[in-house]
Amino acid sequence: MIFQPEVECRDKVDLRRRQLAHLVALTERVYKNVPFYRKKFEEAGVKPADIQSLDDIAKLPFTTKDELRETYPYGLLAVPESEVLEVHTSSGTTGTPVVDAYTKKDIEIWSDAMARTLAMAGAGAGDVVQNAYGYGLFTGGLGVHYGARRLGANVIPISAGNTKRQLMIMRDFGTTLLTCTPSYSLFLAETAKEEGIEIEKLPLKAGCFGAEPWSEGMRVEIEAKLSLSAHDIYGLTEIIGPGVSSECEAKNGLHINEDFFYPEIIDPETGKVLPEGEKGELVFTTLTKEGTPIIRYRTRDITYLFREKCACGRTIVKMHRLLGRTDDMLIIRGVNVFPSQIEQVLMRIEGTEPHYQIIVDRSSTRLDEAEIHVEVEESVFSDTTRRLEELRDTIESEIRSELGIGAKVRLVEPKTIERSLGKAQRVVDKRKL
Ligand code: DLL
Repeated sequence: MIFQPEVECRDKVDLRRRQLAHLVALTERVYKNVPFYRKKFEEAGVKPADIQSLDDIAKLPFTTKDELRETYPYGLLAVPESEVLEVHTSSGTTGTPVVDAYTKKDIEIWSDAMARTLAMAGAGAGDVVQNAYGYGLFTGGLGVHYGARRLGANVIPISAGNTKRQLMIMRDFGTTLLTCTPSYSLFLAETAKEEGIEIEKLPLKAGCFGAEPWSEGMRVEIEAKLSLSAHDIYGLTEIIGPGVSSECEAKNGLHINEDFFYPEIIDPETGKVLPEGEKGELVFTTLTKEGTPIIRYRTRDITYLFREKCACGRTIVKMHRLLGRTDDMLIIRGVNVFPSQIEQVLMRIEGTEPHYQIIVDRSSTRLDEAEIHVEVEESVFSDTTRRLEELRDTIESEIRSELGIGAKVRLVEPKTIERSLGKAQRVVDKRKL
């Protein structure tokens, strides 16, 4: 099913003409309304009038996550605050999160983009969408919600967690489309088995899974265990949330809503734009965004772009499912975590050494489990068991409150974590995706 064929199947010349008109308007808008961008443009020696073709986008400066944090909360706002209808922030960041502010038009666009996403998985009016992405500042919950509404589907805003209740609702309301992280879908399947619910006999027909990395192997498993068609969906708070790109029934790459989000692939070392088909860092410009528009945002996600005649009839460009990241960001149960955040917590707690390792695994229950090994000072290690337990509890609770993840902490003797000659190996990721 194609939600907006007039847009999703547009010819390339027409598309590029429209993208250019949006890009010109966008550069003028940010130059006029956002001092942060005016300064960046001036430093780069570029003016909105220099944008004569789409390729001229390479003249514009990149935007990085650190810059977004520095401008918290409203430094990138391009409209009066009174026009903001909703804000969301990125998950799992300490202190200063990244803010996405939406105007009425931005919410409309998000609804369209998400309706396209759900339609790609075959959803439409009459479907029952069980939305198990978290509602709140995280974009997953409300993003899917708006899309389902736009489609005219029945959306069950159950949010994340409470697995037994999820299964009860799924059975009693005849859920046809499930939206959650891929790892959670497998957890649901396993809990169903334990509860004696034959999930494969329920009316579920498709699922939209994203917000964390997963693989073809996991797709095969999810499709078999839940008896549904599993679609990869991608997005990020900085750009809009989910709705940036998603898989149609061909499941061969994710169609990017490039009428709203202009993609580029760059060499992460040199910043040079790479041709279609070459692997590199994904960069987005929010062509139509009003609230917090972004110019050439470096996502740190690695993939490549390709255009092909897709069996579904869409002509919009595709990206390969994500191949990795250029940084060390981990996603643990849907929460973005940087090892440096854990380090900051440890540095504050007396008795710990700055030597630690984060071991991430996917347990038999299919959920991510993080264990952090922390070296403690000699004097602490020879202390009473009680003192060690207290220290462990303090670290666990600080990590929970700062990062929003529950991690088990194991205190280890000084000098037991392997030292490295180069980059310290802070993360051991044992998850087989
Ligand atoms: O995760 C938005 C989202 C919600 C996407 C629901 C899909 C479904 P953030 O919390 O800002 O936003 O995290 C964005 O998550 O840069 C990727 O590294 C990663 N990510 C998102 N989708 C996928 C995916 C939401 N399908 C960051 N595959 C991104 C792999 C993904 N990684």
